[in-house]
Amino acid sequence: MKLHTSVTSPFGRKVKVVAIELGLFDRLELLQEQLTPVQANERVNAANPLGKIPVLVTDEGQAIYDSVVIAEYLDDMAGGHRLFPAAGAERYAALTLQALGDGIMDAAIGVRYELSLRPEQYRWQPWIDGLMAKVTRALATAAAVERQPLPLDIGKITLGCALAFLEFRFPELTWRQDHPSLASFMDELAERPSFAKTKPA
Ligand SMILES: N[C@@H](CCC(=O)N[C@@H](CS)C(=O)NCC(=O)O)C(=O)O
Repeated sequence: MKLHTSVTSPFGRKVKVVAIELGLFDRLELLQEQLTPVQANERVNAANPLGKIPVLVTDEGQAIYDSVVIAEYLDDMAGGHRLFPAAGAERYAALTLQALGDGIMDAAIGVRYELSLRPEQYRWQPWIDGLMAKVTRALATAAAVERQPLPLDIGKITLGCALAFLEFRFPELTWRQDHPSLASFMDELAERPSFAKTKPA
């Protein structure tokens, strides 16, 4: 299987962590991509018309996106319900935590695009503030519940990738001091080989 991804994409990292945790990483051929909303990548566009990574292309040539769907596809390949609880409150808590982590990454990437891609004269501070407020609220919600990395699930993996992305791209944020329990959660996750091996450079 081919995985279109990049070293710094937090969504790509989520999929790589999932593959490692499920013992499927060796089955992936990683295709490193460069792209932004204003820098088209035709190889990615051919696999995903939305022009986003990660995209998984199966050995049969089927393109699977986005990271939410790829993660569940890999989980199914590994026998099912390894990282996705099967049913009930536990399943929807894990899926909702995944959505929360994805939302943090979406908002943070939005800010990054705004600051690095949009010409300065077109930048709009209330837009940036609104996105960062989403991150702040989501972190408070994530911190409201005491979290242990184990047993691992898709929600915890996604939250870990989101926290690590904030640390990587927004080192000035004070979430570690504001939410020490999230900091220890992330530090414990970071020791797992799946996280250590996929650290953004
Ligand atoms: N919902 C998607 C989000 C993926 C995403 O935003 N990827 C970024 C890189 S981290 C991207 O491809 N950006 C290019 C663009 O938005 O055009 C997922 O879960 O995979």
